[in-house]
Amino acid sequence: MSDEPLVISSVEGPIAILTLNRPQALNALSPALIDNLIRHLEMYDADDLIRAIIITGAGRAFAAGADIKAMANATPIEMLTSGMIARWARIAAIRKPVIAAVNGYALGGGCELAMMCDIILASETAQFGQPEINIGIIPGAGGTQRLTRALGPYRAMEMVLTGATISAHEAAAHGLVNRVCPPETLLDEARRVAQTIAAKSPLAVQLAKEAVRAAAETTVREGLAIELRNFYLLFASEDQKEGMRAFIEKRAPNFSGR
Ligand code: CO8
Repeated sequence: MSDEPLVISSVEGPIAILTLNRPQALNALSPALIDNLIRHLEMYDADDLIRAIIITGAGRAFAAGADIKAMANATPIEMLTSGMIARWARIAAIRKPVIAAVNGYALGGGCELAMMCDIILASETAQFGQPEINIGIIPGAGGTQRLTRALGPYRAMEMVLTGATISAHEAAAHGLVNRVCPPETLLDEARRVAQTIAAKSPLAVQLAKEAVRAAAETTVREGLAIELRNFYLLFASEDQKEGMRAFIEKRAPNFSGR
């Protein structure tokens, strides 16, 4: 086994960048890699100095899926008791904004990981797909649901049933990714978006993320209730007072996160 960390983490001011680092296996998401990723995500989620997190991959993949070799002989009970599936829910539960900078293959669990992020930027070399059908299974970390919400039922159904992949440009045209960048500018674009978000009130960002997420995960009625609760709640923050005062005084706001 190599001594290289499975996830390389670096901090640039208010931004944490996490790089999936098993390039020889196209960043296949082994249980150890996922555990490592979750440990970093939860650490930065709890760190007041970090305002946005970027996930990308080393080499020519974002992630080519869950590690098939680690799953090949698993029983359903082992899948359940190992916490393999429960782990993924912890990624989707991160409260800070997470940007996927998809640099190559995002397949199976790799596509599902990207879809658990809040913004997806893709390099021209990225490919998205849910090819589980090719190995006798189906997506298990949200692919059937999140891909369907992103692409609509017919495109998602075709991808899930045929295992076909789509290019970054097709993904962008159909709403799965925010935009496509040349490979050499992908991370800078992710940094730019992260910096923009990092300059806002972190409280407003967190509550906005929760409300937008609710649109995909609850009914409209529940989502509207969450939106309204969060909207009212922000009037209890110093950041709301500062933001509105700064607007009136024609100056930039200085958000404290309180
Ligand atoms: N798992 C394990 N190893 C992998 C994976 C993977 N998903 N993908 C690639 N690798 C390994 C290859 O075995 C190979 O290793 P080695 O050099 O030791 O033979 C190395 O990465 C390089 O891969 P290739 O030689 O295959 O590279 P190519 O450029 O020829 O092909 C592909 C690239 C097309 C991406 C090809 O590697 C491929 O098809 N990979 C598998 C894609 C796939 O099926 N993904 C879905 C996996 S299942 C899944 O994600 C279910 C998620 C459920 C999560 C919830 C439950 C926990």
